[in-house]
Amino acid sequence: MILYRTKRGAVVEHEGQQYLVPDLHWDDLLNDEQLADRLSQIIHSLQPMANRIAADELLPPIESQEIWAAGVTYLRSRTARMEESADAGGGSFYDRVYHADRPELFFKATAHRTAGTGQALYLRSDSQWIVPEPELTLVITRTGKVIGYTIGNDLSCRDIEGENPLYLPQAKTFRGCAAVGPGIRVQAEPIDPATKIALEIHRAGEAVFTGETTLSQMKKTLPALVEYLFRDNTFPNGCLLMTGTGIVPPDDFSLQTGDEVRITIAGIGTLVNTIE
Ligand code: DO4
Ligand code: MG
Repeated sequence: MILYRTKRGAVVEHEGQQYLVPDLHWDDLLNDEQLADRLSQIIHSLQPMANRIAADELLPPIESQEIWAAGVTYLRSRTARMEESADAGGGSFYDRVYHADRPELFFKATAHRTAGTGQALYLRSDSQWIVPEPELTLVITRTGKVIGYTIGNDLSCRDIEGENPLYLPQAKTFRGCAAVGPGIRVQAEPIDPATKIALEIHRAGEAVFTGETTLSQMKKTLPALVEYLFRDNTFPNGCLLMTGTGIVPPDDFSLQTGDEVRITIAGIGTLVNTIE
C-alpha cells in the first residue's frame, strides 16, 4: 500500500483504488509503529475515491521530520568520491568508511529545503558540478522502527565536497537540495534486496544519462544504518534516512537548469523533479 500526502489530506492507494483518510495528522501517521495494520483497518470501512488524486495535488511526504543520509554505501560511490577528491589529497577516507562498521551519516535537509514529485530542485550558485543521487529512503518512527520506504534525491555538489571533505555540509545542504516522494510504501516487512533503482536525466526531451542498480549492491545493511543513526540521538517526530547512491553519472556530467530527473524504485513509484 502507498501512502500519499496530498492537498486533500492523506490518501492511501491499495489494489488500484485510492482512499482519502480524513483527520489524520502526518506526523502522527509517520510515528505509528503499526501503520500498515492501521491503514488496512481504516480503508476497510471507506469507499474508494471517485476523483483520483492528480499529480499536481501531491505534496512531499514529510512534515516535521529531519532528513538524514548515509554515504559511501555502494562501491560506485566510494570510487567516485575517491576520484573527485584525489587532487585535494582525499586519500583513503572514502575507502576506509566503505569498509568500516561505522557508516558515514550526515544531516541532509528539513521539509522547507525539500521538494516533492513535480517540484523544482535548485542548483547551488557556487558549484559547477552538481549531480542527483537516487537513494532508497527509509521512513523511521521516533522509536527507531522502519514503517515504510520512499524515494530520495540527495542532490550533491561534487566540486565542493571534492575540494575538501570538511565542506560536505555545504555540498549537501542548501535550498532545494533534496527531493522525496511521490509517496511512502508502507510495509512492516523488510524491502526485497532485489529491488531495482533507476535514474534517468532528460535534457530538452532527450535522455542524457540513464543508470540502474539494485539494493543488493549496498555494502551496509539497513538495520545497521538505522542503529547507528539512533545511537545517542533522538528524533521527536521521526526521520527519513537516505541510504546512499549506487548510481553516479560520468565525471564530465553536471546538471543544468531545465533538466528533468526521474528516479524509479520498483514497488514505490517515480520521483520526478525539474532543475531550476
Ligand atoms: O561522502 C560523501 C557523500 C556520499 C553520499 O552521499 C552517497 O554515497 O550517497
Ligand atoms: Mg548520497
